[in-house]
Amino acid sequence: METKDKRVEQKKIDPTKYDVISFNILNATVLEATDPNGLSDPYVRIGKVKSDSLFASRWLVETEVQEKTLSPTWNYMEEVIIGKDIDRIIIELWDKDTFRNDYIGRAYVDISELSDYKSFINQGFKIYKNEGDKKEAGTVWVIISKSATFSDSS
Ligand SMILES: [Ca+2]
Repeated sequence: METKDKRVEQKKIDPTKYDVISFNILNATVLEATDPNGLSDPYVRIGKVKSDSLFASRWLVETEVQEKTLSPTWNYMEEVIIGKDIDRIIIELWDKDTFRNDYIGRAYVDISELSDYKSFINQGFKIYKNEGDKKEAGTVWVIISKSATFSDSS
């Protein structure tokens, strides 16, 4: 996946309309293996979600695939620019396969509580295969923070 063109560069962005959000995808636990060998090849992607939708309107970041494990570690970090009108993101956990990747589950995160440049969310998010499931399919640990880029450059 090309991440280069999504990276935050030193350009003028209206800080009244946009935030720089930093996603640090640390690790995950897969509770139900999706491959016949009893393992998975997990990767995570994060997208923004409009408030009236269950699905991502755009994918923002995606990790590498960790092969043959139920406890992948990425320590993946990326900053993205997103509109202040976005108050929810989706975290999806997938298993990479040769032909068709297997969906493992997802979680929604309210990022409206990131009110200032020092606030952050540091949490193991339980992910669920289907809306309303009682048992989670796994956990993805992510630190989400509002970057100080704008306040530094202004
Ligand atoms: Ca696989």
